[in-house]
Amino acid sequence: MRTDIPHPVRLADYRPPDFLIDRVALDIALHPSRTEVKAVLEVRPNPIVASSGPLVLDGDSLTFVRAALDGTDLGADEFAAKPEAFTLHTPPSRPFELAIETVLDPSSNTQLMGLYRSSSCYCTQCEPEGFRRITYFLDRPDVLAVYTTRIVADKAEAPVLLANGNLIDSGEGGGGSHFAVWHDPFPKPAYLFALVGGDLARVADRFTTASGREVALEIYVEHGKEAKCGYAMDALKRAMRWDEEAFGLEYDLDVFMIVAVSDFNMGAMENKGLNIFNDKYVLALPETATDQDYANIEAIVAHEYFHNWTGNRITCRDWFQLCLKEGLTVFRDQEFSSDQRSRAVKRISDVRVLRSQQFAEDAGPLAHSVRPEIYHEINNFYTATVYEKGAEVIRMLKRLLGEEQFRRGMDLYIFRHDGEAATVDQFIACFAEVSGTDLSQFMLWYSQSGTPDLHASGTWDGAERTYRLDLVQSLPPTPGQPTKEPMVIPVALGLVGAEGDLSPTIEGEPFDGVVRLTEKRRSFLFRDVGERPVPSLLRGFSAPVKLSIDIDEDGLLTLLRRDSDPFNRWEAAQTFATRLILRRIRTGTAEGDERFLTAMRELLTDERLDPAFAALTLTLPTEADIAREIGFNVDPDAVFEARRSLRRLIGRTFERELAALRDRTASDSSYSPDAASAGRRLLRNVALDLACASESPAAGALAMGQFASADNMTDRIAALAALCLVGGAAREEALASFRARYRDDPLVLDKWFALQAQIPEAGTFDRVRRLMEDPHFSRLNPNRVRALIGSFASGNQTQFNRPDGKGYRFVAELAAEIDGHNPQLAARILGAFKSWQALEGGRRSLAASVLRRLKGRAGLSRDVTDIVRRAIA
Ligand code: B3K
Ligand code: ZN
Repeated sequence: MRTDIPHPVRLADYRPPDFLIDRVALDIALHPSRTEVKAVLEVRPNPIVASSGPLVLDGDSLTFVRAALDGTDLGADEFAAKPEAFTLHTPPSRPFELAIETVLDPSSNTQLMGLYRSSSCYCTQCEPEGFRRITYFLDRPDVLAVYTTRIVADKAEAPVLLANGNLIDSGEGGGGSHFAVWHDPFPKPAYLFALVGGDLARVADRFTTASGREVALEIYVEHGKEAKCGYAMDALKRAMRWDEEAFGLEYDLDVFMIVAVSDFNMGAMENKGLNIFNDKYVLALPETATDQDYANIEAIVAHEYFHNWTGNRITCRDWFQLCLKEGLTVFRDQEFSSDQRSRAVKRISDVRVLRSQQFAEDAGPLAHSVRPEIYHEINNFYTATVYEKGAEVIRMLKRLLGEEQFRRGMDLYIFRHDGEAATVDQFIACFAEVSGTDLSQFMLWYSQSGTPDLHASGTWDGAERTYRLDLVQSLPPTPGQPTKEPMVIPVALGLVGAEGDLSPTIEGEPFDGVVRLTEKRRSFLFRDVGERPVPSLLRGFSAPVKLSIDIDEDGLLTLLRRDSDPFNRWEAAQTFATRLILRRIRTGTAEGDERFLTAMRELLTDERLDPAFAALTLTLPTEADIAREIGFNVDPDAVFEARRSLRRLIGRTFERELAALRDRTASDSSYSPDAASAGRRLLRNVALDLACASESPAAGALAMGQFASADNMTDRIAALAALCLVGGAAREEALASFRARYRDDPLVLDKWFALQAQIPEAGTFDRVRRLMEDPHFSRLNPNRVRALIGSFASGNQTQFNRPDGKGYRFVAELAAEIDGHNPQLAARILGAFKSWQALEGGRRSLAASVLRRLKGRAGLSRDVTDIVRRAIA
């Protein structure tokens, strides 16, 4: 366990490696507690670096056995081998071969980093610094090598042996053993290495690439789960085709493999040719997976596949460039899902995630830029900022350059940097070059943290038929960045009149829909505006900023009814609801509700609306959304109560409409996960939720009825969620029956844990502690911990933030305990403290004292220490 506070790593200190490793031959004999690793490295001094120093290879908790240089065993004075480093004191100044043997114990690896066991399967996770837990290496992404991996194992224990690349040999060994040799011809950094050994079932399919290459597709799962792989396989094939069509990118090996394991620290990992997945993002059947699960599987399978080019063929020079692969690949998977489903609905869903996670991060003590410049623990930078805001930055780039230039820039980037470890600067340079645009100001999106505020105001001059739009941007200080420069903000907009979009001109030309704000403030003058317009700003959420504009309720209704941009129609409803809830909190009055109810009535009864869109528009902003709007001195109980009372009003006012809506969206065909069917289910379940919000006994019975009769998980879990809010005996009965029904399916029980952890009642604290004693709960399994503890800490505003501080103490204690076996998981859970400074004084001081006490504990990992120190800095 690393308990020290190491020196920070800084982007400014980047130096190319002194040595390169061109080829790696691994010979790994799998054993539950004593796995032997023989590595033969072809090393040479890096010709671009003048260095005559020692060769220092990274290690982490390794047990050294022996080492040889060019075939001769090294003498004790020629090297030093410690668990965390191997040093060759005087390496040759010519290419040489270094052979090192180590042993490790996969069974005791509870960090799930390096080589570990999940159920009875051997698997690996190397990004970002796990390979050094397998063998000594230059474990940095700019050292690219060609790997040949020989795996030996007991045939009965591990009949399936997989590694990166193509299988080039296999056969029987002595004493019941067997072996497989894999060769990956594409040079890659160590973080993309993977190995799997186990008794797994294989689901096979094929794909023919656009240029006619035959690729074997294989998904490996525990025996008995084969039937649950169909959707992931289908998503994989669609993703492969899409990348050919959208970006001209084809797959490059003979085989593409996915392995599903049940112990995994995150969603999935893009290892070359051998993706390893959290089984939550592979396994699905209508009986066990929700529509959201299906959508997640589609997105994550695609995301990992897309990494084959954006991440693997072109990787990152150093970890500061993480967004180069992650932001870009999230952007690519978002585009894929948009093309497969409804673009508008996907955009709304993505922005909801962006705001709830990234905006919150940007507003608190853990704020950092998309390309950070300093870190103490890189694992803590796999964040919403790097991923989601990183994707927004790419989306803005595309908007600023246009479709064609964007594609040309991508093509140049792939052509120029294929096989290399690149930087964000090199990536952006490709776009600047093809478009002839100066993108130096755009780079501020990578270097400045925080969410810009965009203030807009407009003036219509009826006599002149002009509309002047004044935009002002400002970026608040964030940790380490007291002052900021103005950014380039693409503001997509339209002017909406009583009958819909107007057609203004600007500078004598028809307006093309986007203005660019590059200075702190600027006015734009639109002409030919014959009626007083309502401005529809940031259409499609064209920039990750916080917009403030004074539009009255009539204006919001105009946007909701008439805007041609679906995102802003949704946004108008959200803004309206947020205002009412804020008003209820501040003044206790329900003023303005009548108009809002008119809008709700229209949404409930308009049969022409896309059901998924209607569902999202009928969904009130979350408690966290409202807290973010308040910004400071937040009382989570007040937020909850105000939101609940508005929901209750909607439920009571529209009892009939909600019933009619449920009838209209009822399905008489069997379950299909396609977007249209999912949209109808979503709308129907939103109607159920609102009906239950009325708190009428009839609604509870409705939920109970749906719970009992549902023929798919989406409807069943929606009913159970509604019952969780209804409470009482019905809730406990339904929870018990759900547990009994799914007692053998841990992924489904995770939903059961998560729902209970989110019940907004004081009793939840004891309930969560009770559930930790459930035989199906395990502190060792990240999915279980995230379902129960993560949902409580990050998904239950009122109970995590209990006014007595018990929620904070509980989560901090547990994180400290989990830190003992899985620091990454512990650090993730502590992310729940990212907004503590925004709370009202009582909670704020309780959270601060809990964090201070945690900081003072001895023996914390680097991961947790880093989060806690930044959280209270
Ligand atoms: N690249 C991995 C994330 C690895 C996280 C390590 N803490 C999955 C992904 O983004 O595709
Ligand atoms: Zn990724």
